[in-house]
Order: sequence, then C-alpha cells, then structure tokens
Amino acid sequence: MHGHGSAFDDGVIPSDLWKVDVRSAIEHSGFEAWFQPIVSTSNGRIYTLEALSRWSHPVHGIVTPGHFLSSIERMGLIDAFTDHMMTHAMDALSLMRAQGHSDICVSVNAPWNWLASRNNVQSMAEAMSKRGIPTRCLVFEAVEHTPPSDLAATVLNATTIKDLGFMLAMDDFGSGFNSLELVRHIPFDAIKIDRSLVHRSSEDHRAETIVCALVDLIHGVGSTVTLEGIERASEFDMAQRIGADAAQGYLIGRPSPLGHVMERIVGKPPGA
Ligand SMILES: [Ca+2]
Repeated sequence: MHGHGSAFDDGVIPSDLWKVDVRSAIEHSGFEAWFQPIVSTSNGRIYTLEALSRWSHPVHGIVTPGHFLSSIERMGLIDAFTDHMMTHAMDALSLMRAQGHSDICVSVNAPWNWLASRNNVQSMAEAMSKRGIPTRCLVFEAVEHTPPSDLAATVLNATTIKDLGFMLAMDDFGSGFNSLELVRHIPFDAIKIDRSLVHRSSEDHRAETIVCALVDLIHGVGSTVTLEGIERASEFDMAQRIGADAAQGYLIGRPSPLGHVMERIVGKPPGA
C-alpha cells in the first residue's frame, strides 16, 4: 500500500481529514490508476498490468491507497470507487489495444461484495462489449476488504463471472480473509500469494517451504500462481525454481502512470 510516489510519510495526516475530499474525489474523478506490471517467470514478458489507485490531491500531490482506502470503506463508497477503477482499467485496455497491444490484460482489485452483485458484473460485460474489448482481457482480483457475507452466493456469482469470460484471481492469498475455503469452492484462474509470505522467503527456509507448498496446492486445483512482493533477484530466482507462473513487485516494476509502462512495453523486443 505504501508505494512509490507518496507525497508524505505515514501518519502525518489523520485519515479523517480526508473524508470530505474523498467523496469529492470520487464524484469528480480525482482518483487515477497507476499500473504495475506482472511478468511471466518463464520469459520475463509483461502479460498483465494491475491497476492501482493513486489520488492526485490538489494539496498533497500523489497519495497512495493506504491513506484513503479505509475512509472510502467507512463512508460506504467502496462500490462507487471500484466502479471508478474499472473504468480506468477499461480506458487502459482501449488505449493498449489501439496501440497494438491486445495481448496484455489489466487486473483490478474487486471486493468480494462488489463481485457478488450480478448487476456490477453484467454492467462490466456490457461496457466491455460496447468498447469492443473481450472480457478475457479483464482480471478481477478478489480482495478481502470484508469476507464474503454469503459464501454460496459468492460461489454462484463466481460461475457467472467465468461464464461471461472474465478472468478471476484471488488476491493476497495467505493473509486476511482470503481462505482455503474459497480456493476449495471457486475455480480461480490465478491465485496471488501475499507479499508477506514471499518477502525474503528466498533466504528463509521455512518461508520458502510454505511458498513452495502453496504453489503446489494452487497448481493442484488448476490455477496459476503469481508471487507478489518480488523485490530481489534471489526472490525472482526462487519463483522460477519452485515453478511459480508469474511475478509482481518492485524488482519487476513499481506502479507508474500508463504512459511510463507503455514506454517499457514498446521498448522491449517481442519475446523479451
Ligand atoms: Ca491486487
């Protein structure tokens, strides 16, 4: 949460002071999306960009979600905020497709309760269709803001999401509410192992053993594995060694505006 580009240190400004601004920012499109690359461990190629919110604040500059997401949740604005981020994701997909990069997907964090609404998912399918973007280009990263309030409904709607052609990933596996029970019942396309487990695991035998076992478990249920929080070359080497499919983290690339990421994508020869 506390990434590159934050305009101030944690704790300098109490989150309550954001409240009024947050509502106004949602209403007036004050939240931007920055994009962090996810690469294949087999060829290093970027195949997905995760859209991450950044608040371009008139006074404080670029603000990271750690400073405002809890206010958004407390104010009951998380659905509106998620819709906003979905629009940014579709804008990015449209732009990349216009530049000939139709092979790159965009992923967006989506709270379980947002995903559980059929309306949200159907509206997204219609919006994608209007723009001429196949639904398989968008990955919903199910996040844990709150655990799914109704597991049966969640499982049912996961089927709808997959039937509509969207990709479904579990975010931050190994932390919080994203649990084995969900892995048991929902056929995720990808499962992302939380950075708290991955960080420094290449030099910690117990941590590496856990990550390695999770990779086997996830492959066993037919999903691909992304390791989050890859910050050192030794961690990327480990990701390759234990058979993780994809990697994300500061070593791969920090979140940045789409233009910057595009420069990198365009600058690389095919297959690099
Ligand atoms: Ca995520």
